Amino acid sequence: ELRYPQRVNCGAELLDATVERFGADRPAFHSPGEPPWTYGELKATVDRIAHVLTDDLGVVPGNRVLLRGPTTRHLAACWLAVMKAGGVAVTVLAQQRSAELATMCEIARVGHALCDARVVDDLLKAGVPGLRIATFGGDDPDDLLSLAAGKPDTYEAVETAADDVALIAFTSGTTGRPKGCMHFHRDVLAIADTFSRHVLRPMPDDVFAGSPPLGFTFGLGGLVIFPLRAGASALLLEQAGPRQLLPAIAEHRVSVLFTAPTAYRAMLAERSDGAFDVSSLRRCVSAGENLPAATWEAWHEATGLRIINGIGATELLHIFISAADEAIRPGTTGLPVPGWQARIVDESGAELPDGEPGLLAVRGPVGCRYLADERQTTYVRHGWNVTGDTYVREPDGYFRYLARADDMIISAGYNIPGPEVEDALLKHPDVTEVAVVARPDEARGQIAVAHVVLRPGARRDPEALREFVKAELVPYKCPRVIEFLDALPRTATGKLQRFRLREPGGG
Ligand code: 3SK
Repeated sequence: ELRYPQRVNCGAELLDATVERFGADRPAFHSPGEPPWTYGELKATVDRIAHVLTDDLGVVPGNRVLLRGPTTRHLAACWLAVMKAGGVAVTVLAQQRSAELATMCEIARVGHALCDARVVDDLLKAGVPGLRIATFGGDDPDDLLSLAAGKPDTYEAVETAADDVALIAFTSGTTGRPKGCMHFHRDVLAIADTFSRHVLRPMPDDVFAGSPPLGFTFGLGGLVIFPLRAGASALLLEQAGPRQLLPAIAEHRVSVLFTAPTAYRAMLAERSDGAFDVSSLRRCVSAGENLPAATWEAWHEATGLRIINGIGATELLHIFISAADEAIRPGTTGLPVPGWQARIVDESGAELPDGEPGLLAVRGPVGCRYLADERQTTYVRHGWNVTGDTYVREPDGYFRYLARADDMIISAGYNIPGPEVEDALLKHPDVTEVAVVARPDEARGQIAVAHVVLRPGARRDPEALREFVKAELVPYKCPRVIEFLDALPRTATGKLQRFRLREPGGG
């Protein structure tokens, strides 16, 4: 069981305690084309910003501070400064637009914002009453960093309680009004001391990198919290698509990679000529959506690396089911991360036997706490967090993903898990992306429709793809309709927006 002192500040734990343990001269953050920031430089920058928050911007413990910008070390330093000053970081994505920002600021009662100058216009347009905005990274001579330059380079962290709120992270799922998820100082440490410590097992010489932005808890954990807790370093990339990741891995000798299945597939396509050196990688993490066995196998064959699959949620901050090394079973997500429990339940909350599909329910050191949102009672039932995913637990205890609860297609009385059909289609050499969703049908109630993205130059032949699926799966699972798209609709964090494919004309 994890135990933290009653008073603990996660910013001080991640930064000051790590400097004390490993020294100030080790690299903390790398940025392309710049010398790395050492832990000493990072700490001085964070502490100066914390002084600006307290002395100039009037932030007091408990104030909510919006953080917004592309993935840079200054954004990461702002997050750490808010933590040390006892503020509550409200993390959003650089791509979110003014209407979404206005809603999130209203829900979280945001009073202050630290924003990269390049994306401040949408925040200004959001017209949040009373919001004090400080920018960084622009040419304003009075910006946050200019103010910080005149401040002392040490700051005594506020003695927050372990269960003071540190972070409000928003989830909109793939649709609906966003929900703010509150997380405590101890939660931030708990994700490092469970998934990272026991599954990832980072070492101080590791260099982390990846595609999820810092406004998504997958990225905040993988690119800031986990490396700092381990005394390691992270490469922060503003552009982290597959095209940028591959050369960056080679150039910076990245050893721990965080990204999503789509990016692994895109990197495989990009790397098919063997042009990039990925020999520095020793850990590859995949989360954000289901990792099909075909993608795992293809990456393994091309690189020799075994992807660490995982399921996480903004509600629970990070990954709670996963497996590494020899414990990996391709096609499954893995086992509950040490410190977490998981089971499969029915709608009434009763536990189901192994082999029977049902709702995934988990509990552990972090729980869902929606900020003033009645959907709390749907997510937390009988003390368990019900994530909205349909899973099955195999007799060996491994958890296997079937679908999001609302991705199950029921056609003429048969259950067709959309992701299972997707896995089958992804084995076809011409298919690069696919989403299978339900379409209403008079005769069958619903039918399965596959939306397929082909590799450039491949022939659009729906019948050939249907035959291919029939050779892989029981024929009732074969999609009745196949539609071809140039790209699938995704959220800013890369999650597939199935609901858009279900809308009339959505294909
Ligand atoms: O939402 C997710 O899929 C996720 C995955 C890993 C870690 C954190 C999150 C929010």
